[in-house]
Amino acid sequence: MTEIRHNWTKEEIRAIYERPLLSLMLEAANVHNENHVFGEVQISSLLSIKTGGCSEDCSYCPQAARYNTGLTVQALMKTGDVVQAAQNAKSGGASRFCMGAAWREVRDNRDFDRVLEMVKAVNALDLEVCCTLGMLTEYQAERLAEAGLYAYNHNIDTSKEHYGEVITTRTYDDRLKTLSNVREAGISVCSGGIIGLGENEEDRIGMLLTLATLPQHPESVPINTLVPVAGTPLAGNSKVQFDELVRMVATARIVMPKSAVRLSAGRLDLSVAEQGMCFMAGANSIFAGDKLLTTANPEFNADKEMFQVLGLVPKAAFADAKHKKQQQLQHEQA
Ligand code: SAM
Ligand code: DTB
Ligand code: SF4
Repeated sequence: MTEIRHNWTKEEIRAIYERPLLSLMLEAANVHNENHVFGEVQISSLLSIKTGGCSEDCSYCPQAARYNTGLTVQALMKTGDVVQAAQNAKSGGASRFCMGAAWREVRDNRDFDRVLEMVKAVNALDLEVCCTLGMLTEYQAERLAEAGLYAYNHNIDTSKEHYGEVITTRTYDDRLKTLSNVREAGISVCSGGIIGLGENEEDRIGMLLTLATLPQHPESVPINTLVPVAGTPLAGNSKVQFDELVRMVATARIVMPKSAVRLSAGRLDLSVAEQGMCFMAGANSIFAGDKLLTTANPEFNADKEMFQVLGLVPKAAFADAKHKKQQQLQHEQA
């Protein structure tokens, strides 16, 4: 049985991260095999329910109002249209549906009431419903939980040390507070970050350290590669090499054995072979659909073919929750 640890040190994580790539992959594959069904991949679908015009200065983001990225700003979508998109995602094989809004934080207004309505409606489709709406108070997290929200995505993005180089309009501690509000409300936590923001190896290790030493590991850890968007300050950043991504995925798998590691933004730049190395190294979740929030993602058919070539199978919705419930019942009966 793999031990789940929350007391990792930076030195330990660095020693894992710096291992020769194939030996790192082998260890990650073993940890993956012990804790997950090998080859099973969770498919999430993303929808931008409110696009652009965001007040924050996240230097990677095409949706920040202060950068001229040519994006058309769109107000909050209508519930009916969102439900239709969720239905389409389900027919396409998705088990999780994630709604994203270009907000700094949630405000207690009619827009939030509408999001709660969307959460209820998507939940009724038997999809794991997820939101990423910016910062949340305890009360807002509770309201989302009551509406049936399954998971909340809120990324720490990078290390505590590098964070200020990327975003100045809210702090690392603000992000961690939202994560604890989400956790307290009993919602599944999805939190990870981005590589390619100009960080060094130490920052990547630092980001994994923050996640792996949270009181409870996030159930899902997205590893995004920067999608450079013209007009954003990071548009000219150099490209992340695939081996750096594999290293990041494998280390996340080893230090957070039970979490889903999501191969997130940046897949369009990866070959099937490179993505295959990531699945081998412990990635077991993707965003599918030809659009992420505002940028392109592999086409439906390309992913279908990849699943066939690599022998991957989609994971059913609520598999983890059902497993947890079963274990609880067995425990109560014993
Ligand atoms: N506004 C909310 C927030 O910031 O939490 C939710 C939406 S925001 C777009 C969700 C996440 O997308 C960010 O935290 C970031 O990690 C990721 N992201 C945004 N732009 C990206 C890009 N160009 N490349 C890779 N990931 C990106
Ligand atoms: C996450 O970690 N990656 C997704 C999701 N969570 C919300 C978003 C990626 C966004 C990439 C840039 C865009 O499409 O706007
Ligand atoms: Fe706004 Fe989120 Fe983009 Fe930052 S990442 S600018 S908070 S939409």
